[in-house]
Amino acid sequence: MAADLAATAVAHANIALVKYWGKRDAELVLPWTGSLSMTLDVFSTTTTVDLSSPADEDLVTLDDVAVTGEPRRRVVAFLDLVRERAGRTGKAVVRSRNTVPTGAGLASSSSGFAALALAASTAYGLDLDATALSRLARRGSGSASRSVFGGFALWHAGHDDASSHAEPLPSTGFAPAMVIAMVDTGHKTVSSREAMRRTVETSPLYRPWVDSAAADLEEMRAAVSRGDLEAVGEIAERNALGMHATMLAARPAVRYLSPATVAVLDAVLELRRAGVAAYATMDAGPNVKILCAPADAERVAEAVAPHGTTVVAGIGPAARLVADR
Ligand code: 2P0
Repeated sequence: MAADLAATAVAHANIALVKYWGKRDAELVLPWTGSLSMTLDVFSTTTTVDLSSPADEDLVTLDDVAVTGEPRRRVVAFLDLVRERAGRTGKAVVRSRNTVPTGAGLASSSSGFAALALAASTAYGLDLDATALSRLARRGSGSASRSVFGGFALWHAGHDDASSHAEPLPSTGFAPAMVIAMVDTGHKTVSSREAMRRTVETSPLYRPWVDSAAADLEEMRAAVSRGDLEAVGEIAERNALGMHATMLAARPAVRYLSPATVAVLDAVLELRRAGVAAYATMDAGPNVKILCAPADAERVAEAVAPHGTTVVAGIGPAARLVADR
């Protein structure tokens, strides 16, 4: 198939309700555990991969600023993988725009590498189905394997490149809200990649967390399929707190949670005492995502507003190609 000269893709960030934390194969990005996420209708990345002006090296921009250093190295390594599969050598101009704060634990790499996987594979002429696209996105960033899909997605840990990919859960109409409490959108000081490596290698709590994750995943899958918000929320909250416990026990410790995070967690507990079904989850940063019924989202947002800026999200769509910018 002849390749297009350029392709543009949009992908949305996803938030894991059962987390991915730790690789057993860093090169292939194979995780120790399966994970399950909700794709959001906010926080997207739009990426164009343009092959029309051949250059000596790949040019990568994010929000019109040249990307350099390790982030650029990761994009170029990903493009090399796509080129190798496509049997192509031409360099690319990659232009990305984020509506998600980058590197703040708000899942920017999930939307970023899902959009890049779709745009790059299309521009270089690979015709991938959704499973193959999820496997490819995984090589860029593990969580991106899930942003290929909308709604709820389950990433099977698998045991090799072929078996480690996400799949969408059947839609049941279950559509909770997620209130995102942004207490700090600064760039994290320890990358999630480094934090997970340190946790796997040094945390005495890591193995017990892995052992408990399989049950969390199965219980979560069942709770999502029956639309049980309370169960989904309880499993998500305990799984996230457990993940943070593993990194707090790493040597040296990784602590993403800040005083403002804890203040939001207190507000969530207070809401539950008042009868509101609200449950918290946190990723590799201090920001908190609160799962609740859409009808309660405004009340939840008001309750946590003293601690940060809030965004109310719902269920979002799969990654897709759009007309070139
Ligand atoms: C997740 N996180 O499941 C977990 C929970 C953060 C906490 O996936 O090294 O950027 O690129 O595979 O996907 C963040 O890590 O890591 C992440 P890499 P990624 O969403």
